[in-house]
Amino acid sequence: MTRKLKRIAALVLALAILASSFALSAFAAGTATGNEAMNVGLALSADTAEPGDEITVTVSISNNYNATTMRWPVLYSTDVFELVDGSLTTAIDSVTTVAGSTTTTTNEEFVPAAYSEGYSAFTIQWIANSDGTIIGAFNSATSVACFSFKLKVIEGSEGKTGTVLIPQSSEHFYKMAVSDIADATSFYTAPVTFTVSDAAALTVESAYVAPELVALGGTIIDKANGFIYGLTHGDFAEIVDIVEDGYAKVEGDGSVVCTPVAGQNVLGTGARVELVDSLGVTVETYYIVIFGDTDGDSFVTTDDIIDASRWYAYLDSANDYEDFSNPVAFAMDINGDDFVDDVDFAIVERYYAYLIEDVPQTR
Ligand SMILES: [Ca+2]
Ligand SMILES: [Ca+2]
Repeated sequence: MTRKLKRIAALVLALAILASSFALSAFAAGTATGNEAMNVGLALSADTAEPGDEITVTVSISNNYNATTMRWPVLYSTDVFELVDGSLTTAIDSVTTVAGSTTTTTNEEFVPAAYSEGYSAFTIQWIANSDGTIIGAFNSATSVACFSFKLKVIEGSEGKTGTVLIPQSSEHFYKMAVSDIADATSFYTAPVTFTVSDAAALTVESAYVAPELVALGGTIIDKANGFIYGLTHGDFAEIVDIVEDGYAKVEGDGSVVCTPVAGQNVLGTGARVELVDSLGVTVETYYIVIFGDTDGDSFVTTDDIIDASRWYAYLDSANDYEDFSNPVAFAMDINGDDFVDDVDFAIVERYYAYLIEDVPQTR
């Protein structure tokens, strides 16, 4: 709304109030009980949210007199919230004595001076109507959720706390009443004691970012085959967690869970690495490959080639060394020619005999 339009809206509102006051002053014959009281409750639909989320603010009311006008500025932090235009809904008709007596007006220019920094106001106003016989006053000993509207959590507000409140006192509270709902001459200005609920707070959390496992140094994360290799093997360093030990990192909202093969304490061939998101869901699963290690202890020894050698000699074997989806077979094809054979066994034997410095851990 332009400034000029806002001023016109404010003027129209002022004239409406003036006209109402004038009409009432002509019949100001009601009598205050002296103990008029109104409780105004404020609730948010969530206490945490992410940027872009919309939350609902609900204003609940109870009172002990026949209220014919009510008005409160509802303040909200402008560094966290913005008003969702057109989101005000009202349920007050259902509890007034005359159906269809609701009028709501909104105005954002009612921020009390004490809150001028960092707050904007959404003003809710209700004025009773009459069916010609009965004034549709609001009078409810039990709290009624009369109004609700939506606030949107703005982008860039991560880590901030947004506040929504109704000031404990305001010159904008509006408190006309009627002594007798059937007597239009019994209006009076009620000396209402207002009690408003405490400010409601909402913490803005960062939006969920799907986790990704990112390789560090010489690590290779083979997403196509689900293997992680290029690591140091047990002769040089024992790995218990690929993130804590510096071989990979997690970007986004997640972490890794590393599980050695049964009977081992370190990550050798066949150890499982699960990428788990912040909701506890496993989003990716990998298996460690240490070339030359088949038993999963991460050391490369001649023990590792016994099983593969028996398979190669058509003797029994615990593994199918032609199935390269099996990390043990993949680890034993050390030269990467898609065969597990004596060429690969010879590499391990040469390493074990100190003829080569290491078994290559890349392909
Ligand atoms: Ca081994
Ligand atoms: Ca090979």
